[in-house]
Amino acid sequence: MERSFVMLKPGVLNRRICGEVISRLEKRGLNLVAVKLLKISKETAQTHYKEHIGKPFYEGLIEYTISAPVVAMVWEGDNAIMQIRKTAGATNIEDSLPGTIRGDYCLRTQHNIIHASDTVKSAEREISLFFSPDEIISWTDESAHWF
Ligand code: 3AN
Repeated sequence: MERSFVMLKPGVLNRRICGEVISRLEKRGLNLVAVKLLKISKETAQTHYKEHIGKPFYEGLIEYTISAPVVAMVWEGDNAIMQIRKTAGATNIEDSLPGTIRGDYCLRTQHNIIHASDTVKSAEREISLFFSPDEIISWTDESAHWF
């Protein structure tokens, strides 16, 4: 059982497609265990994307991340990190296939609509940046068996 940090980036709320994107993760059989709507501060965006400091797209990435509200979430499930990355699709939009979230909902790498943790270590770091432990509520039900 793993946890992953997922963020619907600026524009997803405005385009009114939060439900569609969340639905794809629910239908994979993953459990939504924490969710909040927030406008990210510049400091938090810089901490979240600190591994990209110095890259040509860094400044644009920070400006985009703070430009509109986002939906921050924690998802839980078997191999949740890898499964969500696959469902999200490739980072580079040229490589993101139809059927993936990025392949179906966006045209530019810069605005690739969803963030999903890439390792257990980054998931732990990202979850703790946005959520306190008491905001995360694990749950189970009988349907888990059928996924
Ligand atoms: P991912 O979000 O798939 O883990 P990262 O961590 O390499 O990908 O990149 C973080 C974010 O930075 C991406 N989601 C995207 O918005 C932006 N980004 C990454 N590479 C580029 C690029 N070559 N040009 C513009 N933006 C980029």
